[in-house]
Amino acid sequence: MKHFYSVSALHALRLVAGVLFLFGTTSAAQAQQKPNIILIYTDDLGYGDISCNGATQVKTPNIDKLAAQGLRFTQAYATSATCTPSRFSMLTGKYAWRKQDTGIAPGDAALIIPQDMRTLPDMLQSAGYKTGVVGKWHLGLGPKGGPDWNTDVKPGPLEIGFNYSFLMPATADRVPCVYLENYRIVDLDPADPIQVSYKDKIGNDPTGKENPELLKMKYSHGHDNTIVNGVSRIGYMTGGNKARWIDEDMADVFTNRAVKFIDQNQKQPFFLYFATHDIHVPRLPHSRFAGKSGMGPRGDAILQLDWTVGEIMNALDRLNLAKNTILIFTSDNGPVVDDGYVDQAVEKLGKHTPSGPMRGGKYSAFEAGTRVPFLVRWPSKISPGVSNSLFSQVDLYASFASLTGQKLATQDAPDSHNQLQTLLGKAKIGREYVVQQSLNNTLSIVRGDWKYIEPSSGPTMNKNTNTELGNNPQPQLYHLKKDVAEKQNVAQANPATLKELQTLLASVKAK
Ligand code: NG6
Ligand code: CA
Repeated sequence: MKHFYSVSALHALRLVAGVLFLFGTTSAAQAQQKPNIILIYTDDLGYGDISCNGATQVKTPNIDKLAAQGLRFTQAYATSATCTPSRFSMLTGKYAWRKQDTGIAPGDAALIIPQDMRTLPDMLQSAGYKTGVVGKWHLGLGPKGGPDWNTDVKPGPLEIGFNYSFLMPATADRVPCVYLENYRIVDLDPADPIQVSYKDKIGNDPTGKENPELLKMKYSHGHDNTIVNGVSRIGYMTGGNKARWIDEDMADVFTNRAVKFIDQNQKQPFFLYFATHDIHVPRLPHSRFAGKSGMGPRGDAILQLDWTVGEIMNALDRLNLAKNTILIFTSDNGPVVDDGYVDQAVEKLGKHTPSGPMRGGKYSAFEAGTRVPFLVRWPSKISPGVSNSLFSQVDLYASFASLTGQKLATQDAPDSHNQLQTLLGKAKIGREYVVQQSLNNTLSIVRGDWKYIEPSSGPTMNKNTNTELGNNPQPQLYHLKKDVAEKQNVAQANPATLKELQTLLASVKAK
């Protein structure tokens, strides 16, 4: 019996067992493979700007497809009604209003996120993810005093948790108008160094103020400094001529980089923070989209953004990654129509309502300032549908920590709540409350059906953009369920609810 099996048969058995073992572990590894996470963070896109949220004049078929395959939130918030603080809060899990100098950053601001603060990409790195950021940064770069653009521009994203970055340093309406890949400006000729100033004019480049005849798109307010690519910007720059971007190519440049990052990291879990420039000003979409919406450049930029989303979904399909990738689509703040350039956005708006049924817009304490589009797709775990649960972008950090099994230290992400079950559509209730911040730092709090806006002596209107800011010296209380447009301040009639929300907001502030 002992010699029943020949040596070669034993060998074959071992081989079969080995192959089985290998297959066994591969499929187990696949099952355990953490999902990729892609966060498409758009700029100034309003709740009502996409057709899955009710837009009819402009059509967004790719974004609608994403919504149809995933979960579409009706009450998800950015933390702030402007860009820098929303991004700060989302990446750090800490409300920006707790920290000085987190308002709209000039293009030469130093890195705003402290290097010793743990961030969302830090946490995902610890969980084994490759992390990348492509697109708009607007969180400052370099040491105190701002960066020297002609050497290594750091600290920046690579010091706060990203493995790779390809950036527009601030916004497209702010200098320097160049791309930055990791530490270096792309295509910078050392013989033509860049200088940037937000105080006095430097160099001899023409400005919008002095040479308006050179502009291909005029400014309506602000934005009258250095002219780059026929558009005057905020701030002055000189040099770096070969490195300057062409606005019309920007969506292509960013989308290609984002797809390249996905391609290069397809074999391991990755996190891609893809922050589009669209649909912020100046709106200069590629000729493929220019004139196509019938609504002027703002509508055309929405079409371009929709194309971008389609490209990301196509890349995931091509690489067979769609199933195990969490794809989120949202916006940093609410919509604005005229944000400083004469681009026919107001004239061609027609019946389109960028804010949906909400009041206000970008900069505002009213709902449209922060209640933004929010879509999430994860085919292997999320059932398609609509979620009316309360959700805030500040919760992505703790939710993804829970998803990836990462423990947070007490000082990490202090305002981020684990809302993974809400994000996945498994919990119906959502966050107990959310806090929002307006341009002038007026805070609001939403809990259940109610919203409280604290008293503020700030202006009632942003006259330039024609936006109601929601500031009022009196406390404001709205029943959002019955009055999403915040028309009836019912503070006086509901003193008990008012008091509760005031107390709750005070306790959040005191944390
Ligand atoms: C404002 C700019 C506006 C936009 C905004 C920041 C003027 C008059 N207005 O100060 O055009 O750049 O800042 O937008 O300069 S955000 O989406 O990045 O927060
Ligand atoms: Ca913005």
